[in-house]
Amino acid sequence: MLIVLRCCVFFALLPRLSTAQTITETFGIGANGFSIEFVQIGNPGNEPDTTGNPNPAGSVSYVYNIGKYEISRDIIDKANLAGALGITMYDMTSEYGGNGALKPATGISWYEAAKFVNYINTSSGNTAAYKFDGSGNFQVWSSGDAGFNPSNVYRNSLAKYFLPSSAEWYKAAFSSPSGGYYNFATGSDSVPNPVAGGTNSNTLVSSDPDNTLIGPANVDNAGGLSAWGTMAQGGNAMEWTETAVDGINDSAGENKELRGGAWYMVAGSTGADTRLTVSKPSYEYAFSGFRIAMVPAPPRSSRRTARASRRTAPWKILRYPPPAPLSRTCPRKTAEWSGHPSPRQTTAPPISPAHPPSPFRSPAPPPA
Ligand SMILES: [Ca+2]
Ligand SMILES: [Ca+2]
Ligand SMILES: [Ca+2]
Repeated sequence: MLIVLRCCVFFALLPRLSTAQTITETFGIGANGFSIEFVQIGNPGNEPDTTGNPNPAGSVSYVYNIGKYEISRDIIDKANLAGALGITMYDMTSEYGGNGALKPATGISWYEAAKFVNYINTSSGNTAAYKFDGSGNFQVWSSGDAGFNPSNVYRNSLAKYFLPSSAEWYKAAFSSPSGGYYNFATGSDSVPNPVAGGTNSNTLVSSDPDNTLIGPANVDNAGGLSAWGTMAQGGNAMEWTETAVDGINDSAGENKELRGGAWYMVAGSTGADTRLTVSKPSYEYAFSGFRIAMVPAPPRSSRRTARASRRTAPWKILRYPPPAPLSRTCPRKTAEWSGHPSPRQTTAPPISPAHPPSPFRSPAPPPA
């Protein structure tokens, strides 16, 4: 009897032991179909981190989902074909290991990432997240627009998919499901081991001290997972967040935040104290990629109803909770890289001057 009871208790605890709750969504048409796997980020109302960058960071008052992986080149290729998006990617053939289909899409500008998000919204019957005018120029939403949210005039509150905000990205990367924060996006306070690929815990695709890595790994083979189950937020390709560098989304053209490390950076420079603050939304670097985020999944019992009729999809009825206003005390950074120096940064710049030739120095010109 005691054994039976212990078994019951063990199995009753199983769901709680499994923290990574994922959902896969499909997009595109026919041969140009693709899927994106999301991890649910819970613990709503978590405390902010006051040791990272920006400070405070990572507090999110609602449940949401974030892509488990960076968006791959294959996904962009298919979305371009299915939606005539015209998104350009960096040609990696001569320097960075080739244009493999599962390599992270890089050479992506913030505007291109936003257009991709709009495509997966509108092609699935949902509201576009970002406002582009008739000439294709990004604009902020205004009070006359359906879905206008005064606390975030970039993101339409009716959209199902969006770029993760700085807080949403940071929480998924560095927080623990039980509260608290790690220094690195591998569920660890110790510097991850730099690797060229693989999925071992506390590893990340970044440069070793000899700069021997030549390019990013496939998005599903790009290091150990975060405490929430996301991959490569700390390495492989850097990632755009939705949020303006100054923390206040109030101007369409202002600099946007790029986070996480990249394959050629040293592992110590990929943590919670590092972000790139100088990037205009039109810049497309050899290392700039992204992942996307999504409203909470509808309850399992409601999914059949949601599939049957998108007009009554639960996320449209419940409305997506507006993000918490970003703190105006967030310091405005003027240095190219901001944050506390890591042990590696004291002796080596986060961007190696030797290998590869710094993509920072030659951002591609803004699209015409
Ligand atoms: Ca591009
Ligand atoms: Ca990354
Ligand atoms: Ca601003």
